[in-house]
Amino acid sequence: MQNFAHKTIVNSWNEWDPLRHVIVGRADGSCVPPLEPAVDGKVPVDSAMRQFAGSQRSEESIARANMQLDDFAALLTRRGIRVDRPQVLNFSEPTATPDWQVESMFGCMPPRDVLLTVGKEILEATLTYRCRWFEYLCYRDLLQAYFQEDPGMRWESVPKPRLTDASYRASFKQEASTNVGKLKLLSERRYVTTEAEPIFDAAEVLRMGKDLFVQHGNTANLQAARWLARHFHEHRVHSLNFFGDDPYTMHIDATFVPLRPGLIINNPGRSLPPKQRKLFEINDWQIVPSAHPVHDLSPPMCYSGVFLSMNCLVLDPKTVCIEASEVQQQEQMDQLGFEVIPVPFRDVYPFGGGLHCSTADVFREGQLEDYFPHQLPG
Ligand code: ABU
Repeated sequence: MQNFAHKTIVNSWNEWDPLRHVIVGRADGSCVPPLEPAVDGKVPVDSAMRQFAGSQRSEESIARANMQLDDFAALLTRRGIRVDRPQVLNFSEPTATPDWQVESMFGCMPPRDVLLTVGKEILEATLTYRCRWFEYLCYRDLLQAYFQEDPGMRWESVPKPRLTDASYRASFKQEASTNVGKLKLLSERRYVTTEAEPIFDAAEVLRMGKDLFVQHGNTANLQAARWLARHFHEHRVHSLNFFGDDPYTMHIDATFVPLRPGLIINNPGRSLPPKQRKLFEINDWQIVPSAHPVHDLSPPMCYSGVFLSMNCLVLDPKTVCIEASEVQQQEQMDQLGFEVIPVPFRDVYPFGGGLHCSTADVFREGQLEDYFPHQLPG
């Protein structure tokens, strides 16, 4: 469904301005992540995923996920949004750098983890799993084309990380072997990733105009926030932590989701602490606990939490895509004044996420704005 009919413009400053051009992932050839240190931050010790680590996902599950991804892409196209799709590689081959080797790659779902669009720039993130080290290659043809078509586009890449054992906490697996242990580690801000080098998944960054918010957690370290602050030196980069009863926290886009200027929904199992709320409060932002998911469990072979229910794609400040079975989340959005577009998507969840994860912005109307004119000292 590649459509280069319209001339490309790269421009997206936040998560809510009217969306006009987006990348939607594909499930083809996706593999269950091999057993490597980073997965201990997310994949439970008793998860069935561990038995299939490094194997390609079943053809049947890939076909079902692709059907929902294609339908979602078609829905966006019908609404006048240009949709591009990544290039599928042979993800089943072992992959290596001089520092390590793993049994397989991962896939090209979800693009949101790989590409961070800030204004006219698309930045390739490092990612934190070894099996995802080469995933940027799936987007290179698209980025090359955007670069050629839009003379104002900035195409950047964070220094490729080494991802040696020094990048992961050696004691994490053992300390995190129970939920109590995991919650203790989270409360002490001790994550599976160390501070050896800047590493992050792009889905850990929220774009809110002049302010960028980066979760400090299992898939983004403080070095990454520092790197981003120096790189986007005209922005203000804030590091956030989230605490609660969810032992398997991961990305900020299933944690803290801005819907329009002044309004955020927050996963109640991963709350923003009072001290970090202050910036939002003094700028009159409302932080509302997100609705409870309909499902008690994630689908089989899925490592994301049930709060993928809140992982929505905002099409404009009045319209939002929500997973079709998540009627409670839909109702909350309706009460918050949104037109809700239900999108069947649970078959995609095992491939790495929901409606926001499965996309990466290329163009949203709008420009750089300051939504946080009042800043805290320091
Ligand atoms: N982007 C996927 C997030 C999944 C999770 O945080 O549970």
